[in-house]
Amino acid sequence: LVNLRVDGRSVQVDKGATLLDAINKSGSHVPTLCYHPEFEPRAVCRMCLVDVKGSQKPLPACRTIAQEGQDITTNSEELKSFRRRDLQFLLNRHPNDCIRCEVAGQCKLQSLVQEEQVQDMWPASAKKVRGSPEHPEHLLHDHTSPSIFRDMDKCIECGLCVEACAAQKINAIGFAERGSGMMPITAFDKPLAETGCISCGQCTLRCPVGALIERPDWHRVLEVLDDRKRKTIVQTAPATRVAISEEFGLEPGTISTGRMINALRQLGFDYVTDTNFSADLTIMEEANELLQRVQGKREGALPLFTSCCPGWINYVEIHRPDLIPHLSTTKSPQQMHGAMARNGPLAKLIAEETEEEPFIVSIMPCTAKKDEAVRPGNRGDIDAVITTRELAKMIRHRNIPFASLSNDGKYDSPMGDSSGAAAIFGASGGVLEAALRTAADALGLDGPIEHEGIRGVERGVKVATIEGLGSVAAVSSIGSAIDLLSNDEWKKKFLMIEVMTCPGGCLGGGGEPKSDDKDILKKRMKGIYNIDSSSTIRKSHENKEVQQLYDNFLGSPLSETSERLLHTTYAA
Ligand code: HC1
Ligand code: SF4
Repeated sequence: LVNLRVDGRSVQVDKGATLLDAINKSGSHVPTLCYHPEFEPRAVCRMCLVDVKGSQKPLPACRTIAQEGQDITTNSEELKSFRRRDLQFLLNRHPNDCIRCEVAGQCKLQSLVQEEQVQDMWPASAKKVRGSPEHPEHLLHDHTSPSIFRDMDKCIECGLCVEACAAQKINAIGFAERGSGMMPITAFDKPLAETGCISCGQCTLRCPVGALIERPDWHRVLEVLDDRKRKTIVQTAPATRVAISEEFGLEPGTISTGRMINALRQLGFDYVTDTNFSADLTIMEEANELLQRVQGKREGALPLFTSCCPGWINYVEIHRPDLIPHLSTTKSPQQMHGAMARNGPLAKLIAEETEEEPFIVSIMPCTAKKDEAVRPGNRGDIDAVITTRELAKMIRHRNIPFASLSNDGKYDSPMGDSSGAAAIFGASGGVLEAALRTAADALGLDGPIEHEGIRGVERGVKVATIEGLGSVAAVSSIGSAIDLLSNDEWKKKFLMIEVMTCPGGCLGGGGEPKSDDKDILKKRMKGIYNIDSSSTIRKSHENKEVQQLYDNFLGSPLSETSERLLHTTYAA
């Protein structure tokens, strides 16, 4: 252990800890802008400069290793004036439209300006001056991606987006030396839609300001709700019901399913239904598809890749089209839900009341789901995709006291029932575990219900071997998939591979609440697995509503109707 003093208080930290760790532990506080615990600190924003007795100049707390006997001051008048000056410098190049900004109230720059009491206003039309003589509008304000908006006027050049994209091994954004310094640019300075970007949104999760955000769709949804002309259906993804709690000050990992349903009803949705229902449906189709591929009764290669993660689908189509034959043709739960809401029993119910098509909204932890909704094969089923963060904005906008709502809301029927297997779709390894539960029953194998070996939020590849079935792998993060697929070993080793683009799976999705807590994914995961372990039904094929849907409408998995509505194709 290392002993030091912070603002006159003694504190002990582990060897190798930084001054920032020591400061946080001591109860003192220094602001940070360019720091995130997931990445190596670059110390470019200078917000965390502190005085260390005996040092000639202030040192960045985020990347200075704590030494025995150090005496740290975090808040001298001189340090405060440094911070104010640097903040003013950032503001002078930042548009002053904070009131209208999508991240107003959640912007780190904005809260630092308040915290450090920066008094001076800044020019109304401050514009980023790019190094090149031309800085075309489409590069400064890039709205080409169906999922991600990029506003370089707001960029403070902290580099966290570059780190986030590099951690994904996509590198659609990198650093360029421009004029006064380094700034993040897209590959070859192209619009985002023309780069290798897979819409995962990990950059939006890390951006401390409003330079990278999900395409905002919540205003449009509120308009339709207020209009009240069309019936509205909303579906909620597995990972949203836990993470939404964080937006309203509840303990991370708190299960807020009932609160979220009640909030959606207060927002005015006519039908509150569950993506978890269609997650169970996905398992029915995918498990049968796997079986048919194994028996040689269906086109397509083995191992079978899951297809519910749209960032992964984007990756395959853009970067590795050679893998397309391995992708399951089963639509994602979001899109199955859309197809059933448009064509299934719920659609029939609504058609009895009105001729007008319902407006269908998904609440997703994912930015790439916006992209998935407008894929050619899916176009029209889902009208708007809202991230967990956007849902929180809608709830705040309407002054709904989320944290104090009762947690007893129930989903509507049909399309509201689900199993514990569907709940764990939200965590890396969950889709595979759900499939294994159903496959084991179908093959009469006496396997365990829980598969600890493929659980966990760390980036990497988790493997399980099921006697009588073979080996399967769950890949947490696209970077780990890129590594796994870099040689052909995977072809020999596995029967089925789940890939989730974001670390930890959907619970770590690019549309989830922003957090600096390094254990946040583990806390969300705990909540998700608690939903499963407390469910009465834990296997997808035991979902009664799914069984009824097959009996009354679809016939059977892979029937002609199922193929038409629940399966899709891919193109390079
Ligand atoms: Fe996911 Fe899925 S689990 S992809 O992570 O298969 O987004 O939560 O909705 O579609 O069910 C996301 C989550 C989600 C789909 C399901
Ligand atoms: Fe990179 Fe994902 Fe951001 Fe695209 S959305 S730029 S792939 S981090």
